[in-house]
Amino acid sequence: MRITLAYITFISLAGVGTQLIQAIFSEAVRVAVSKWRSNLTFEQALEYLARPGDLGRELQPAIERELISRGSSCADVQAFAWAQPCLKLEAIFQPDDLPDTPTDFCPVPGAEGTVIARVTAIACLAAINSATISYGSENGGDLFVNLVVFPPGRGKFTVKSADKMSGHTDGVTFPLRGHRHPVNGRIAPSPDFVCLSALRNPKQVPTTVMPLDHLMARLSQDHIEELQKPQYIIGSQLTFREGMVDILGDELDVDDAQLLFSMNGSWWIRFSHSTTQIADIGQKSAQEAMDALKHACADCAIALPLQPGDIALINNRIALHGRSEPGSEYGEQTRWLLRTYGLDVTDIDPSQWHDGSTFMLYP
Ligand SMILES: O=C(O)CCC(=O)C(=O)O
Ligand SMILES: [Fe+2]
Repeated sequence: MRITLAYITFISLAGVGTQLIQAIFSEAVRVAVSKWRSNLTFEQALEYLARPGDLGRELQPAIERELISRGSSCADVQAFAWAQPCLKLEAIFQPDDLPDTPTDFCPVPGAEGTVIARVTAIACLAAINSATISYGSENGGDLFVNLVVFPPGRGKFTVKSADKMSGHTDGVTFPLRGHRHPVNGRIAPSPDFVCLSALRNPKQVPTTVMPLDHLMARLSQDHIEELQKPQYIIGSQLTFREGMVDILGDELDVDDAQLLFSMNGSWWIRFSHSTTQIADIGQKSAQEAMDALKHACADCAIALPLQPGDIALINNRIALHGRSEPGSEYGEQTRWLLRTYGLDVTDIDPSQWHDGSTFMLYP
């Protein structure tokens, strides 16, 4: 039976269509990646991760075939992914042969489970027409990083790694896709998708997702107008600070930031609880609108406890995300996610890539 988009849209009101297309997408990607993997040695598979663009282009037609044989297509899944705050792709890969959980962002250990997790993430993003990308200013530009608890002794990083995270978009100080930085045109846009691959999560610590349409429903017309005014200051997120000083000479802050954007009939957001303030402390209406947004986040957070082998594709335009508190235990068999980013790079200017890289964006 062909599952048309109209059908999915109709029954997704009940959640059934949503689950069905996620299950079909998961199975199509799992089968395509397993077939691809079975023709390669471990070393060959690992080597592909240095060329995510090539890998995506190789896997996309295979995923398309698997989707078509299940009555769907990459175009269907792409349209679906852009309408959803988050896709939860359950048991999309098998996290075999993992070492103990690392205790830093980098490097991702080269084991079968991490290779297949990374290839699967690249495959999912390629299927929805997103390139898998990094920023040179975050964690040395590594395409995948470990999201894990850090041991004592790493200051703010240790504290943050064990703590809950309130709603935010990733790469919050970068322009939205389609916009350019007013002074430095090399600065690339923030990601369209945040891709989390779960390797371990023994305490079922949830990632949280706050769909923008749920947030909007809790905001007044006045709040919505205030959030569209360039009256906020956004500071750099912790993981980018050092790299930005190295590359740009200073942290990238946005002094006249708008948080909410009307984009061709839909809304996009950028926000971070921990790094956003009002520009003028006298501006009560700006503060009230931001407070209302924060309250809405607290009301709208959907818990998404990822299991080993699950991938979450969080839409970084139409959702905020965060997580509950992982706690201070680290290493051994503790929580371990891998993170990468997806972006439609069709309109990225050549200068917005780091010289010589096919996946690392500036800064
Ligand atoms: O740990 C998680 O589930 C999400 C972490 C996150 O959003 C981040 O590191 O930016
Ligand atoms: Fe995040």
